[in-house]
Amino acid sequence: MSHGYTVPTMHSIQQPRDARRVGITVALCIFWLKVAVPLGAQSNPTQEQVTDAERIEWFKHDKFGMFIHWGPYSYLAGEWKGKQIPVGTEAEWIMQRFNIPAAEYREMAHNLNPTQFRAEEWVNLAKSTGMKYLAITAKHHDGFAMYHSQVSKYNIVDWTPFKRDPVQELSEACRKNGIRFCVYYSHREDWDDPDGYGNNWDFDRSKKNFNRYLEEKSKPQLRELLSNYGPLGLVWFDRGMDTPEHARQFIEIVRQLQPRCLINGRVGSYGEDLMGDYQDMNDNGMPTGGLQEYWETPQTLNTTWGYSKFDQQWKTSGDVIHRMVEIIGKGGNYLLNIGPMADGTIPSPSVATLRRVGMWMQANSESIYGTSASPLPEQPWGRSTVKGDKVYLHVFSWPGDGSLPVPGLKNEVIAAHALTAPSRKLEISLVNGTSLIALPAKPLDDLDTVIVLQLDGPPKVDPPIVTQGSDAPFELDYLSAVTTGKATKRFNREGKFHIAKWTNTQDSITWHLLVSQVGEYQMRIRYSARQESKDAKFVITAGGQSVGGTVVPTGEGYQYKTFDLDTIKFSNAGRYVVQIKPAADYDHNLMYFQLLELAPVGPRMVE
Ligand code: FHN
Repeated sequence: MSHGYTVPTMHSIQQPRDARRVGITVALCIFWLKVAVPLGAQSNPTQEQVTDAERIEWFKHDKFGMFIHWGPYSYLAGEWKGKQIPVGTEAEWIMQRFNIPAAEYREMAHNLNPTQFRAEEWVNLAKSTGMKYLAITAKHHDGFAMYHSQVSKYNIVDWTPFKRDPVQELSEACRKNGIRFCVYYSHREDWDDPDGYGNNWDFDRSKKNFNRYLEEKSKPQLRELLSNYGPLGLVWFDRGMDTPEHARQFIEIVRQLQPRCLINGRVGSYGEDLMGDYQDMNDNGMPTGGLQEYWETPQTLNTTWGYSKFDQQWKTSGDVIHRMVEIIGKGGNYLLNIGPMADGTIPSPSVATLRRVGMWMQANSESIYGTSASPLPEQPWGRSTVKGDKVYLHVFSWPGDGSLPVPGLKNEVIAAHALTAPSRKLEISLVNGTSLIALPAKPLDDLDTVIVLQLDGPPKVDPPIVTQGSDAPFELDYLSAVTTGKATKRFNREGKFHIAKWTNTQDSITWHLLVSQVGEYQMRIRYSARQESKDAKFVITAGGQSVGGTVVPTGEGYQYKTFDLDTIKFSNAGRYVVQIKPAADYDHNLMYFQLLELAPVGPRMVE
C-alpha cells in the first residue's frame, strides 16, 4: 500500500506546546511561530500531483471502515465522581458534560495504561469484519494525544505509564495487513488548551487566542501525524472550523505533506460549501439517497463513541449489515465505530457482532466492494447495490410465496442466482413489467441473502413519478428530482439536503408529475442564496407554460426562505414534466435549492 515516498520527520523542529504552561518565554514561541511552523507548510516532499479522482479511488471501492474512539475518557467509562453520562449520550464528552477542570482531567489521564492493547488484534478484527480502512482518534476534543507528540507532553507516551505509541503500532499493523491507516484529529475543539475551542469553564473565552492554539498545537500536531506514521488514507477532522480560511490552511497542510491523503468535509465550516474530498453525514445519519457528492456516514455500535460501562444498547449484526447495505446502496461509505475500554480490550458484544458481520462479508463482499448506488427504489423485502451490469438484491425479508418481485427495471434480466450458490440458476419471469425471481424455499443467510441479477447492460429505471394526495400540494424536492449538467444533489451538515452548483442553462432540475386534480396551482420556491446570486434569473417550465423568477439573496451560510411565484395551470389530468433552470449563464451557483411547491388554488376538479 505504499505510495512510494517517504515523509520527513518533524520531531527535530518542534517545541512542546506545554512549554508555555511551564513558563518558556514568549520570545521562544514567536521564534517557533516564525521559523518552525512555516517549515512544514512549505515542504512538499513529493511534489506529486494527484487529481481529485485519483485520490478518492480507493474510498469509492472500499466502502467499509472501522472508527475507533479511544482516550482518557475510556478510563472514566461514562462516570465521574459518581455522576453518570446518561445512556444515549456520548461518553467521550464527559469532560465537557461535567465541566471537569482541565487540571483534574489531566491527573486522571495519568491512569491510562492499556496493557491489553494489541494493535495486531484490533487490525485483525477490522480485517476479518471486511473493513478496509481504520481511523483512530489521534486527539479528540479533550486535547490528549494518543500518540507520541513532541508538541505537547500531554500524550500517551509521555503522560502515562504505558509509554508506547498506539498510533505507531496500529499504523504498522495496518500496513502489514493491507488496511488503510487513517487518523481522526479534532482540529478546532480542545478542552485542555487555554486557547482551544470549547472549554469555557476553566478558561475565560475573552482571553483566548484561537490563532495561537492553531499555530502552536493543532497545526503542528497535524504535521506530526502526517509526517511520522507513513501514508495515511485520510484525516478525519471533526466539528468544523471557524472560518473557511482556517479550514483551507489545514487542507493545505495535508495536501503539502501527503497529496494522496483524503480529507473529510468536517475540515470546513458547516455554513460553507464542501471543503475537503467528501462529505460526512450527521453522526449516525441514515441517508435518504440520491446524493451526487462522495459521502460517508459515521455510526456507533451502541449509542456512544467512547466506551461507557453503562451503555449496553448494542446494534445486532443484522442491524449492521442492513445499515451497511442501505448506505452503500445509496452511494455512501460506512464508518463503524468501536469504543475500546481503557485497558485496550474491545467490549465483547462489539467483537461478537463484528465477527458475524465478517462471516457475512466473507461470503458476500462482492456485493459491497466497488459497488455504486442503485437506481432501484427501496423494496419492502430489502435493498440493492450495483456493479456494472449486475444488480445485487439484498433480501432482508424472505418472501413467503418464494417469488421476489423487482419492479421498475427496464433491462432484460439475463440470469439470476444467489451470490453464495452461483451454479443454481433461479427462474425469472416478467409480469406487467415486474421481474419475478423464483427463490429457494429458505434464505441462504437469515440476515441478508444476496441474489445476483445479470442484466443486458447497466441498470435502467424510469424516473420517479411524484403523485399528489387529495388537495395536497406537490412537494418537489431533491429526492424525486432528476438533475442534468452541473446541478448536484448534496448534503451539508448545516444546510441539509439541497441542489447546488448549477450555473448555466444546461444545468437543470426536472420532476415527473402525475396530476390528478386539474386547475390552478400556486408555485412557491424555497432556497438559500448568497449575495453573488442577487438578481440571477431562473425559469420554470410546466405543461407548456413558462414562469420566470429572480433570485433574492437570503444571507450568508444556509438561510432558506420561501418565495411565492406565479401560478400555473394543469388543464388535464395526467403526466407532466416540471423543470427549473438558470435563465442565463452565470459564473456562480444559482441558488441552494430545496423545494418547489405546487399548491392547488381555487375550485378544482378531481379526474
Ligand atoms: O463530538 C464528536 C463526537 O464525540 C464524535 O467524535 C463524533 C464522531 O463523528 N463526532 C463529533 C460530533 O459530530
